Amino acid sequence: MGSKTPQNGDHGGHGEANGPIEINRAGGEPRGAHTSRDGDGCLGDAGGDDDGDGDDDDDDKEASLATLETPLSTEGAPTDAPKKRKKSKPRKRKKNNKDGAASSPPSKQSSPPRIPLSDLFPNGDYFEGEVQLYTKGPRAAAAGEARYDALRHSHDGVFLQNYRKAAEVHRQTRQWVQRTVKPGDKLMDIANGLEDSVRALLGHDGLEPGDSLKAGMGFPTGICLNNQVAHYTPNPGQKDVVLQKKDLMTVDFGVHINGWIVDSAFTMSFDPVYDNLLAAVKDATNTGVKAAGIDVRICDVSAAIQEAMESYEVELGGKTYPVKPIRNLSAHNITSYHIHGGKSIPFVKNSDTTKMEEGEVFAIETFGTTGRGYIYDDAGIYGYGLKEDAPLKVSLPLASARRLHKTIRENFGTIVFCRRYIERLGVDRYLAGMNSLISHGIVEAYEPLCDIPGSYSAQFEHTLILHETHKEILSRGDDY
Ligand SMILES: [Co+2]
Repeated sequence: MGSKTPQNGDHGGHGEANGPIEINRAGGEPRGAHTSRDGDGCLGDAGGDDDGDGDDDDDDKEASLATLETPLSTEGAPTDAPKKRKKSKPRKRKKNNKDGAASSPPSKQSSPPRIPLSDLFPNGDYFEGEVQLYTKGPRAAAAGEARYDALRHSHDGVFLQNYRKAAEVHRQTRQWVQRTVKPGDKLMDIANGLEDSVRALLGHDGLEPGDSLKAGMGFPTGICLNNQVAHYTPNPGQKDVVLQKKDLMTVDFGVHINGWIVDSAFTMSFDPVYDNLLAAVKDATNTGVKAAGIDVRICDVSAAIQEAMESYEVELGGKTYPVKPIRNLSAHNITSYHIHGGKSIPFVKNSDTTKMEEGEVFAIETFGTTGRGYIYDDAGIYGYGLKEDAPLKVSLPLASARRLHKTIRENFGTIVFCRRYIERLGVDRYLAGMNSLISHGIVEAYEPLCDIPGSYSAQFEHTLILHETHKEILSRGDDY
């Protein structure tokens, strides 16, 4: 989930076959995945988000997937390399985690995914994310010894196993989306299918009071098309939006266990014309992931992201566009039940010398666009969130507002939610109550965010944790 960059107030004016399938962590390329094939093979909230081959693959789009440990199909692979306006220097890459899922025996998951992960991983040994050693800073020397130990960081083993489980739920769900979503599908069905999968894999349907606070969606599933940049989700009662072959679609969803959210996003297309845009954003996100580390300053991560993003251009309809980072969105840290923990990492140069710290969790995401690089609030509603400083007891004139307040506290707490999530609890006629909660300063509403009409934007995002001696990219998969 993207976050508007806090200090920036400028809004610019304004289904496939049934039956069991292999868990495809190392298998064929998902439909539409050609768009994510680039020289990097990596990823990256409102406020403003490596591979392991050790080579310089900036100019070789085939190289990114070569970092994986098992062969990939080349179906849909583009034949031309991404165009770059300038060549960046070779970048050293760390070895991929060898204990990751790619080397583990495949498990059976259904399609659509419905088998709880507790059945597929009875011992609770979930896959470690990608390990990257720190590249600079005071921790680099210790990290170089590669003596990482999952228990030697600020969080305990149960915390980490839960976080890895949430990441596995994310991977299995998104890879099903990548395999099965096609033009003609309704965004509503995509969102519901994705969320049903997440809840089933977690073993929490979220229908009993408090259940979705234990584990569930981390925020409303974002499905943005074209110039929609972030924070669009289908709402009940709206006219159906149907995915078109020419659409560029970003999918941003969160999976949480005990309030700790895996926030990860990808972009899909069915037309190779967007390949360079996707390559740019994936590179920018992976560059941000690589730059992240203990004692690393936010401004340095931002600068690295900007340089990577702006080294690409994309040709659409005979016109060449520079890829621009979105200036008023940021990557962010994550804390318990808070998708935005207070630190923001913009995608453009800044002077924020705040440092990343050991034990912190970050969602490293970036957004790139062929538009202005500035987002503004679009019409409609994305979701709602309980305000941080909202009083527990408040006198509300409407009985419906009081009931809704209780429902929100019981089921979502400070987790951002949307209208679909309220309605599946059987709550109806809540809009007046919601407006009352908003006007009393208890609930905040979030709007969809877009760039200018006719532009295209893409997003990639990963969640990582800064361990003492290394970082773990929890949400890394063989897809991105
Ligand atoms: Co995010």
